[in-house]
Amino acid sequence: MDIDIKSKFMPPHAHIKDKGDSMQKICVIGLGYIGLPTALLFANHGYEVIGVDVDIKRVETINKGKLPFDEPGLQALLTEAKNFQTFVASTKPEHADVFIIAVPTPLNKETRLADLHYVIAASESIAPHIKRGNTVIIESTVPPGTIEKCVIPILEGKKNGKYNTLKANKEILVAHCPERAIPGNTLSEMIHNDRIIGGIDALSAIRGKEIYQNFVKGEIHTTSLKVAEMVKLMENTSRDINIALANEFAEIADEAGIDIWEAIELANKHPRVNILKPGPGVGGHCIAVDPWFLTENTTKSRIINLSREINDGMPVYVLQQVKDMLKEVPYPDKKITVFGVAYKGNIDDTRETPALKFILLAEKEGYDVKIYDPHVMNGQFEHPLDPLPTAVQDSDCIVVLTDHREFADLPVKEIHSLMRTNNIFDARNCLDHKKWDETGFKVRVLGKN
Ligand code: SAJ
Repeated sequence: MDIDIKSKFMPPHAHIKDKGDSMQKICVIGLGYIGLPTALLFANHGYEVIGVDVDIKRVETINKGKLPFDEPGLQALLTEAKNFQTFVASTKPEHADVFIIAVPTPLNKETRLADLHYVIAASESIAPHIKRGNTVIIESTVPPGTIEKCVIPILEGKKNGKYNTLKANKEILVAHCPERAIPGNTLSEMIHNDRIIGGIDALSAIRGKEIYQNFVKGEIHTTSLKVAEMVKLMENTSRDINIALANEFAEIADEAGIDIWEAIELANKHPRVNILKPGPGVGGHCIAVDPWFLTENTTKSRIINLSREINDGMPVYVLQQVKDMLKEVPYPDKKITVFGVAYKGNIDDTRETPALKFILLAEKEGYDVKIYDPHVMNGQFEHPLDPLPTAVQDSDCIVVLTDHREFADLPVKEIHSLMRTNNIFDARNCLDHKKWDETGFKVRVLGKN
C-alpha cells in the first residue's frame, strides 16, 4: 500500500532512523511477560521508552535494574537500556508518540467472558495524554470487535467527555499487534516470528508495521483490526484443540494398552499430520483462556468448548491413574510428591497451571501432597514447595506434571531410599523410565498402560 505516513499526521521528528532526529518516545502500559520485553526491545532499538505498571513494587524493582520474573536474555536488555538511559519504569503514563497497551485479559471463570477491566483502565490512563498524530497499539489479546467497541471510544474521549475528542483514523492511529512469543523463548520469538498488525485503517496498520520493523526480523503482515483479533485467538485455539485430541488419544490408548507416544511419533511421520503431546492439562495465560474469547459471542462453537472440557479434565484423569496405581499401597495416609508446578517445562510461570487443580483434587481425596519444582520459588505458587529430599521423604508416589529438564537427571537411588513406597507416574513422558524401573520403582506413564 502506498501511503505517505510522514506527510499525514507524523510530527517532524517521526522518522527516527534519520541521523540527527530526536528520539521518538514510546509509552508501554503493562510491564509483564510481554510488556517488559517489548518495552526493552524498543529501548534498545532507537526509542526512548517509559514503561508503566500499576504495581509500584514491580516498578521499583525494574528501576533498580532487576527483573520481576525470569526470561532468557532479558536482564542484558534491561541493563543496556538503563546504561543508555533509554528506559524508565513509572506508575503513571505520560505524553509519547506511541502508546502500547500490553496488559492481561483474564477470563472471568464464572461467566467465561473476557475480563476487559485492565484493557479499559489502561485505555483510560493514556487517553488524557494522547495528542493528534499519536499511534496507539493494543498488544493484549481481546475478543473480536473489542478494540472498535470498547477501546477506541475511550481513546476518542467519548466515554466521559473529559478530553477533547480526537477521531481515530483521522487524528489518532490505532492498531492491534497481538503478541506471539512463547515464555522461555520470548525475545527470540519477538524478534524472529512473523507478526500480524491490524489497523483501524490501512495507515494505522502501516504505521504499526513501521514501528515494529525496528526490531522484528520476521515478516509483518497488515490487515484490519477485527481480522488481527480473530487470528490471535485462532492460533491459540487450534493449539488447544490439537492438545485435546492428543489427550483423547492418550485415554483411548490407555484403555487399549497401546503406547500413545510411539503412535503419535509414527503418525507424525505423515507429511500432513502434526499431533501435539498429551499431558496433565493445559496451563498458561493464553491457551487455557483464549478459546473462550472466541465462544463468548457465538452459538456456533462446539469443538472449541469440548476441547476445553477435555483439557480441563486431564488433572482428574491423571489422579484416577495415580489412585489406581496406589491401590495396593497398604498405608491409609497415602503421600504424593508432585514434580513440577510450572505450567510447562523450564519456566517459573505457574499461571493457570493444571498442577494446581491436580493438587487440590488429590488433597480433597485425602492424599498428603508435597511439591518439588526446581524453577519455582516458595511464594510464587499457592502451595508451599520443598527441597527435593524433604519433598520425597516417606512419599508413596512421585507424579511428574511438568517436563523440566532437571527431571531427566535426578539422583534416582537417593530418591528411592527416601521414599516409603516406590511409585512414579510420569504424565509428561519426560523421564528415563528404564533407569527408574531398574532402581526398583513401579513406573507408569500417561498414555502408555
Ligand atoms: N502443552 C501440552 N502438549 C503440547 C504442547 C503444550 O500439553 O504438545 C501444554 C503445555 O504444557 C502448557 C500449555 O499446553 O501447559 C500451553 O503451553 P504452550 O507451550 O503450548 O503455549 P504458551 O501458552 O506458553 O504460549 C502460547 C503460544 N501460542 C501458540 O503456540 C499458538 C505463544 O506463541 C503465544 O504467544 C502465547 O500462547 C500467548 O501469549 O498467546
